[in-house]
Amino acid sequence: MKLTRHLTRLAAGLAGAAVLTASFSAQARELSVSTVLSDAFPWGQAAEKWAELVEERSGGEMTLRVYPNSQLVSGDQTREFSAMRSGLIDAAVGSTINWSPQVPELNLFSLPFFIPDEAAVDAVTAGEAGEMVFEAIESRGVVPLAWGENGFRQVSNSRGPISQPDDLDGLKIRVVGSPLFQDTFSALGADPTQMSWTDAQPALTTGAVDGQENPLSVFDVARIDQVGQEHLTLWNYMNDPLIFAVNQQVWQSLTEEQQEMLRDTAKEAGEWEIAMTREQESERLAAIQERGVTVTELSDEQYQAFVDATRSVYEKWAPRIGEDLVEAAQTAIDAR
Ligand code: X2X
Repeated sequence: MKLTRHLTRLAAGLAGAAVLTASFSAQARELSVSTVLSDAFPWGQAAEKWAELVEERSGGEMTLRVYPNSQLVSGDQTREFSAMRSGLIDAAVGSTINWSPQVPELNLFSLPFFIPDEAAVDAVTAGEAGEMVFEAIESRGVVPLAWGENGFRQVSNSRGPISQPDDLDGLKIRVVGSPLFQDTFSALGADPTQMSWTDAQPALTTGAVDGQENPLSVFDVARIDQVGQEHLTLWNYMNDPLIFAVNQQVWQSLTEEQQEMLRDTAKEAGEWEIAMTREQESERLAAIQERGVTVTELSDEQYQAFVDATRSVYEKWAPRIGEDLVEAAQTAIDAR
């Protein structure tokens, strides 16, 4: 009798230890995922979707913990890639713009008026050019898994409608921390100022800058019109894809099954988020217009004037990005 009780207790103790070990290893498998925007935006929702799918598929073996608002890099989104490479961050769903200071090939997507529509984005990311971009990321110590989308970036300002390059003359425009943007807006005669997203909203509110550029989803969710941005021009001058990626050492520490699961779930979350972002564009535009924003669309001629005015940026940056990559992307766009 006594022995049985002993054994029962021992068994209970062992079971407890097993539970502890399991939760220990579950903790050991928690990966941090950095994003710039929270889950109020499609971008943050993409990361949360990834986390949800991983939770489901890994049977609790792995947890992704999302840290939004660039908090793991103290608000400096241009340091996200370096932080992920060095292992300070395990993973990220990040923008090609923010990683381009460390991966010059990513400037491909920021070439002004180079990728004109959604079909062109897909032709680039799904083809040889997309593979070349992923190889460029991998060669810098980070494993890319899947694409997402922040969207086509549109320009807004507080002064007046923009329908030709002259309308940008002298406007102070907040741009992201990538030198290519400085060149694009300088070529258009504007006065670009680099700052993080964290600093952008106060700068718009105080009128320290006259304008900014971001996708419709960001404009809508962040209520950019409420900080005086009453004029919005739809010019699709560049698309900002997102990339799901993991630090290389973290990746190598995973089993093959875990790697496959992480890649599959990232792809699924990315496809889901791209479809959602695109589907929501027209309702977002309607909501923005309803709030009183003047929306300007360009005629073919007006569009061409912007293309011509920024040609020098293309000439300067194509060699830095890599002529082969630009050519592969151009071929994919032409064949779309
Ligand atoms: O900073 C921006 O404008 C944002 C949020 O779109 C990016 O992170 C590229």
